[in-house]
Amino acid sequence: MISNKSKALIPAPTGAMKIPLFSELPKPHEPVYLSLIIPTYNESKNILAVVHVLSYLLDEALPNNYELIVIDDDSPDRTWEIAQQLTRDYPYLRVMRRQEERGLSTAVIRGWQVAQGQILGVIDGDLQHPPVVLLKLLEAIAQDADLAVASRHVPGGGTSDWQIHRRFLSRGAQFLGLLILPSVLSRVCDPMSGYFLVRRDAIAQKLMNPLGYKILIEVLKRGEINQIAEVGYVFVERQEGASKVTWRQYLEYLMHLFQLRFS
Ligand SMILES: Nc1nc2c(ncn2[C@@H]2O[C@H](COP(=O)(O)OP(=O)(O)OP(=O)(O)O)[C@@H](O)[C@H]2O)c(=O)[nH]1
Ligand SMILES: [Mg+2]
Repeated sequence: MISNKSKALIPAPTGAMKIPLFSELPKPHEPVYLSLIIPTYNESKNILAVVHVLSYLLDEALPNNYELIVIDDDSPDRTWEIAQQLTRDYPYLRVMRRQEERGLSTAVIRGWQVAQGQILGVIDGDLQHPPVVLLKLLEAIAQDADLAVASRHVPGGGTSDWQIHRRFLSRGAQFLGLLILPSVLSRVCDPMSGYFLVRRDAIAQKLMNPLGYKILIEVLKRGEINQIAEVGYVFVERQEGASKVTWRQYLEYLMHLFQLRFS
């Protein structure tokens, strides 16, 4: 059903970062199979394409049974406003504009807190995560994985044109993580991935407290994850907009590792 009115923005949750069980969702809610979070910051040039491609794929794979939730941190380029306007044409799209909190990982948790899906997921809003890989992640979940991770470090995976220093930093960060938090980081080949699906009941009611970018390590440490599947994907170059990665993200990653190590 296509309406000519945009949906209201979703109010941002506050307080403890706990994801409710499916049965605890406020009534009336419309249960769906998949809730996919798209965290955004200044992605005005990408948001239409991301929403369009994902809707196209999911209308086919999970008709009427999914939602896309954009969590935007009050982007100066007004990504949240563009996304809100898109809700007229994309009925399964919902949008949150956060004005108090900041940060990629907390955006994902806040999105999962308002999500109505049994399966929760995350994908970048800049098209660097090929949307079609989502179908393979869904397949892995259907085959009983608790967590399905899109991975650059399994067959079929890779990075397109990363410069040597970026490869070095990414692998170095992974190596450091293995030293500080081996029981978590060794569970997957690509713990740095920001593209994955997880069963709600594996992470519901756990108190989350992520820092920085690497939400997957928070899920692996705090969740009850038994079966894990990894699906290869190639991390493609950004076509539009700019990266938000700075040295701050590396520092936050280090702090996050220690926080999890001593929690
Ligand atoms: N809500 C929210 N989203 C963010 C924040 N920082 C980054 N994002 C989004 O998270 C996704 C990943 O961020 P990027 O800056 O592209 O990071 P990356 O893909 O790891 O690195 P690049 O290859 O350099 O682009 C994008 O959709 C960003 O718009 C943030 O603080 N809040
Ligand atoms: Mg990116």
